[in-house]
Amino acid sequence: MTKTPLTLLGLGAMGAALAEAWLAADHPLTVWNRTPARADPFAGRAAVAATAAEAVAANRLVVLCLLDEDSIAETLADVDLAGKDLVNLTTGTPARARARAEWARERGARFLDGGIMAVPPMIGVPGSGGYVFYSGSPDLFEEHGATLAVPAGARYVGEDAGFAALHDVALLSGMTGLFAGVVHAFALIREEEVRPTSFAPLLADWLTAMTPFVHGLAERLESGDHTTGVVSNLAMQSAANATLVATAEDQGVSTELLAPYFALEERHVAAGHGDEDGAGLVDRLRAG
Ligand code: FVH
Repeated sequence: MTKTPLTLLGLGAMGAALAEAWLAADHPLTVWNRTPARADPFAGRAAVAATAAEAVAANRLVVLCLLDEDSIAETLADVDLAGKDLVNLTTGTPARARARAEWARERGARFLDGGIMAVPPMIGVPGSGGYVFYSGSPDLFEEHGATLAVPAGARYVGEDAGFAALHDVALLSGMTGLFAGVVHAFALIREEEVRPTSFAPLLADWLTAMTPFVHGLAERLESGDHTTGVVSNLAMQSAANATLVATAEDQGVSTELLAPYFALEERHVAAGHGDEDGAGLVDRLRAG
C-alpha cells in the first residue's frame, strides 16, 4: 500500500521520535530543523530540506513539532501554505490554537491542532498508552487520520481547533495536582525511618484506588445535583484539614502546596455546601 508522504518541521526530542516512527512505517518523509545538525541522523533515510519553505513545498501534509507558538510564527512567517494540510503538534493554549487555525485558513490551508499525551520514548511503541488529541478540520483528520496515528493513537475531539489544547492542558493540570500531592507526601516521611522506595508502592496504590472518584464527580457535574452519591463530603474532608496541617508543621514541612485547595474547600463549606464534594468546588472555582 502506498504510504502518504509528509513533511515534519522540528527535530527536537519529540520531533525526532515522530520522525523515527513515520520512517519505521515506511512513510516518505521530508524533515527540516532550524539547527541543521539535528537533521544529520535522518540523512539518507528522509529528505532533508535546507529551509522551512522548501520542506513545506515538498508535501501536502505538513506536521509542526516546535518549541512554542513563537517558533511557529518565526518558522512559517513567509512560507506559502496554499493547499497545505497543516498539523500543529506544538504545545499551546486553546486560544492560540484557534487563532492559528484562522491564520492557516486565511492562507488557504486546512488546519488540525494536536496535544501530545506522551513523552518521546512512548512514541512509535504500540501499547505504550501514548496518544494525541486532535481538533480542527474534520476533513483533514478523515483523510490523514491513519498517517497521524502511526506515532501514537489519534483521538479526534472536535471541530473547534482549541479543543485538543483544552483537553491536553486539562489533563496536564490534573497531573500537576497529583504531582503536588506526591511531593508533599514524600516530604512528610523524608526525615523519618521510612524508606522512599517502600513508601512509593503504598502511595501509588492509594492514588490508583482513589482516582475513580472522578467518574462520580463528573456525573454530579452533568446532573447539577452535587450531593447525590457523595461518599466523603466536604464537611468531613475539611474537618481533616487541621490534622494534615498540624502533621505538616510537626514534620517541618511547608503547607504551601495544600493551602490553596484547603482554602477553597473551607470557603465552600462556610457557604453552606458541606454536603457536596469536588463537583461543588469545580463551580466555585469558576465563580472565583
Ligand atoms: N518532550 C516531551 O516530553 C513533551 C511531551 C508532550 C509534548 N511536548 C511538546 O512538543 C513540542 C516539542 O517538544 P520537544 O521535546 O521536541 O522540544 P525540544 O527538544 O526542546 O525541541 C524544540 C524544537 O523546536 C525548535 N525551535 C525552537 N525555537 C525555534 C524557533 N524560534 N524557530 C524554529 N525552530 C525552533 C528547536 O530547534 P533547534 O533548537 O534544534 O534549532 C527544536 O527542533 C513542544 O511544544 C513540547 O511542549 C514535548
